[in-house]
Amino acid sequence: MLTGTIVKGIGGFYYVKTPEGLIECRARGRFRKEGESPMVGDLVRITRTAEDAGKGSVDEILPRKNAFIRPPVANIDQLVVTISVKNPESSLLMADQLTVTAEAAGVLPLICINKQDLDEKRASAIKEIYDTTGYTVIMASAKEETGLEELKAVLKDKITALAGNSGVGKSSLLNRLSEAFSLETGSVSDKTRRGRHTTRHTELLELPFGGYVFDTPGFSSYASEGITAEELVQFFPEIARVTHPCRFVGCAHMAEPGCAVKEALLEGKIAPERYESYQALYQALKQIKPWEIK
Ligand SMILES: Nc1nc2c(ncn2[C@@H]2O[C@H](COP(=O)(O)OP(=O)(O)OP(=O)(O)O)[C@@H](O)[C@H]2O)c(=O)[nH]1
Ligand SMILES: [Mg+2]
Ligand SMILES: [Zn+2]
Repeated sequence: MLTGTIVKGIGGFYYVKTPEGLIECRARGRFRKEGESPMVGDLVRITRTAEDAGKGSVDEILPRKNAFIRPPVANIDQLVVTISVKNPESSLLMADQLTVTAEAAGVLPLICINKQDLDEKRASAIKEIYDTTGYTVIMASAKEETGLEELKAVLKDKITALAGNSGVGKSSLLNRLSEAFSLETGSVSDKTRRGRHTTRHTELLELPFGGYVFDTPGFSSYASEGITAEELVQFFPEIARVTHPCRFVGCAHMAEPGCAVKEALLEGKIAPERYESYQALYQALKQIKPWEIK
């Protein structure tokens, strides 16, 4: 039996990287019966078929450190939330869903603001918003090759997933990190200013300077992944930090009198955009609706 990591999954085939090379595997039928399916990033035990050493089957998924629905990845150390300044202008609400999803799984989120070349001012304004969170914020341009050294420094020796809506430049950024990467990149529609969902499958890539990175498909909505409205504040670190003196125990920080969040907003400790995201997500969770943002 051989152990390896799933680096890609397409049409029912899983590509497993093992010490003995890349092996194309099918999942055993029992996974389907048990409602479990292998994910990219999974550490798995496989058996090779007798006829072809390059083929085999996934027998067992080893325990996961974490797993996400969107992006569909398992066993990550950190999540780089990729935002584009323009073409398409990223929804910050969607970016905040991603930081919350990461936080809820105990995974560190980082922010990468791409396409800095298109609007330097807007890039700085977005950086200012995320500086209030305490997360690492990197400004980059895949086009002009800026911010790449910073990006490499945070990716080194870690297992990271890049996530963000379609067209923000996830694949373009990754292509700049290694000569060996030749990920397909797409255009942004002139009409809708949206990306075209160029990356269709999650792929795990080995970085030449140490570490691994997942390129993931961009989505237009994200699942809330089992968070309750009451828990939400824990996943906004800059809001959680200031709520201690709220007048009411169990303050939801929505519009209650004596809420400490209001003051922190006035003092600039919380960015209004992040607070708007908090409010929108809180309301969505209260209605027990899936988060759906266009
Ligand atoms: N001006 C500018 N364009 C960029 C930059 N980065 C990427 N692009 C362009 O943005 C478009 C989309 O880039 P992709 O790398 O395919 O975006 P993606 O996030 O991988 O998109 P999906 O795979 O669809 O999720 C391409 O036309 C890129 O050339 C940048 O820093 N500046
Ligand atoms: Mg892509
Ligand atoms: Zn409060």
